[in-house]
Amino acid sequence: MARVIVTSALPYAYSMPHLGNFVGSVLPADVYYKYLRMKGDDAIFICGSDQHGTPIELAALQKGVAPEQLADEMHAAIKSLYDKYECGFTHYGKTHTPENKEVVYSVFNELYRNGYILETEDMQAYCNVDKRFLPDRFIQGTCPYCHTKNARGDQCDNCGRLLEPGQIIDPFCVVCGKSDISFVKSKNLALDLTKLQDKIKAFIKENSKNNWSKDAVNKSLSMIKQGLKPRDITRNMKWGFPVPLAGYENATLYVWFDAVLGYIGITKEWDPKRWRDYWQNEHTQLVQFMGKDNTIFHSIMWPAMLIGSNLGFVLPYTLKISQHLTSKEVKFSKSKGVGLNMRNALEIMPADCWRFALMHSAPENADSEFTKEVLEETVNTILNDKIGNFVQRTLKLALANKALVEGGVVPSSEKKVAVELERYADAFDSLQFKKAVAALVGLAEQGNRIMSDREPWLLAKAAKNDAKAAKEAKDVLSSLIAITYALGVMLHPFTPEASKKLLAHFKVGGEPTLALLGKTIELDIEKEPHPLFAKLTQKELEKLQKYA
Ligand code: B3M
Ligand code: ZN
Repeated sequence: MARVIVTSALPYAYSMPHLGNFVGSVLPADVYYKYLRMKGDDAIFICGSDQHGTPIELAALQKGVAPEQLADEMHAAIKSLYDKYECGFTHYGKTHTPENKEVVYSVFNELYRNGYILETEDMQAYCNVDKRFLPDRFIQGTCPYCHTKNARGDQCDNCGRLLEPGQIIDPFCVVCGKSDISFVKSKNLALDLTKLQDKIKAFIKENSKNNWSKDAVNKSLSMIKQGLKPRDITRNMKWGFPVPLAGYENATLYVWFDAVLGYIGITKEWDPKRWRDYWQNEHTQLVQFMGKDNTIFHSIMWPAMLIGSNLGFVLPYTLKISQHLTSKEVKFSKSKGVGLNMRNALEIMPADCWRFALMHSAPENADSEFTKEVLEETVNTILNDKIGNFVQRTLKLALANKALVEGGVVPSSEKKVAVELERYADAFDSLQFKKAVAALVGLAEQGNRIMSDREPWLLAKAAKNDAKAAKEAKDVLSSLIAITYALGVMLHPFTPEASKKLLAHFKVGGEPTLALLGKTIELDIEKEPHPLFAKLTQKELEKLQKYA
């Protein structure tokens, strides 16, 4: 039994996550965690809201509320949305907590004591009206590249280029709208990655053997090859944890610094005693999920902080990176608050169907394109016809032929189940979730084949006055029932709701486990089955148009 911490990148407590965010991190992490639980591992699943950062400070300022209030409101809304999608976090916490602050300060202090934090000085934008510094998006103006107006200090939304506030032409302050801006000297603190790069490189070489996404390894090693430079860990802004060092009263710790440590802080918030058993235990496997844009922070910054502070926290065992889910047909836009997000997606179909459809087309190793056609095929053909109908027909047959289904079955002694189960487990153990979906669909296809080749309803009819047919009917029905039960278990990580509904037809209680597949299980033949899924209608599919 392994001890595992599964984490998903912490969503910003800033806007409703869209489906691309969901499939990029929280969903695969949840799917994997559910699998580990079925396997019997001692696993915890940690996630939560990333509450600091300039977008939240600015949005709060514009709404006239305190950033903490806005971040907490968003946190509650996002958390309840993940609940609707059946995400089984051990704890969905947040970064702006006393627990996280303690973790952050202890790591900061050790890094400082060990000589990994140095002072940097540069020119920063300052608003003479508001008497405050203007980090990234607090300043706007004309983009020096494409000359669009209202480019942000950190990035131009039109041409996509990353910018520095000093490059903006005709800059103005977003708070007061005036252009009374000076560039003044300001001190910040940086993590000296140069001193840590050999250790980071050794760590990546060693741990990337554990199923890291190739992309993460290549990107990180090539960055190290170019030579790591010190990276700022403070910002001239108000919202965030104050810098625990005199002389930096104008700054707070950079959002990424306390966000990655948030994984630890959130675990401490979950259980003030047990968090150390997971984080300060050399046998723990830390398996982290994230979108590709977050790679470097997790493969370089975060291990650097952990290694440099030397507090005995585990380093990432696996980094699983998602590519992008793209779409020409619908808009997944997060920053503008428009488009298909996790909330309005539920108006189209239930959470289970989204979970399955997203994992089926997940951008696991390459970007993947979301289309109406693929969605329709996945939900209507695979989920409904292949899986849902098969289960429904089997349960109905059993109900109509009670005498033929007496006694239990041992699912894994059915060869087809054993083979697909092995494929499924191997896929999960190497974090290849689309292969796990394929094994599950493969098993349903074999069930359908038995159904059409052996025509069990005819056998059942013949069984009434033919002993040989009765024996055959019993055998075929047990195979179908074994497959049905196995599907119920294998569906659990992907469609937890349907899995629960299906498994309720068996006389086994509690959470599904892989071990139960090797035990005798019995059908509750009195129970009337109801379809597990519903097909997407044209009307529902048309609703997607709203988000074009
Ligand atoms: N909040 C970025 C993002 O949501 C950031 C991840 C933090 S993980 C510690 O894409
Ligand atoms: Zn101003």
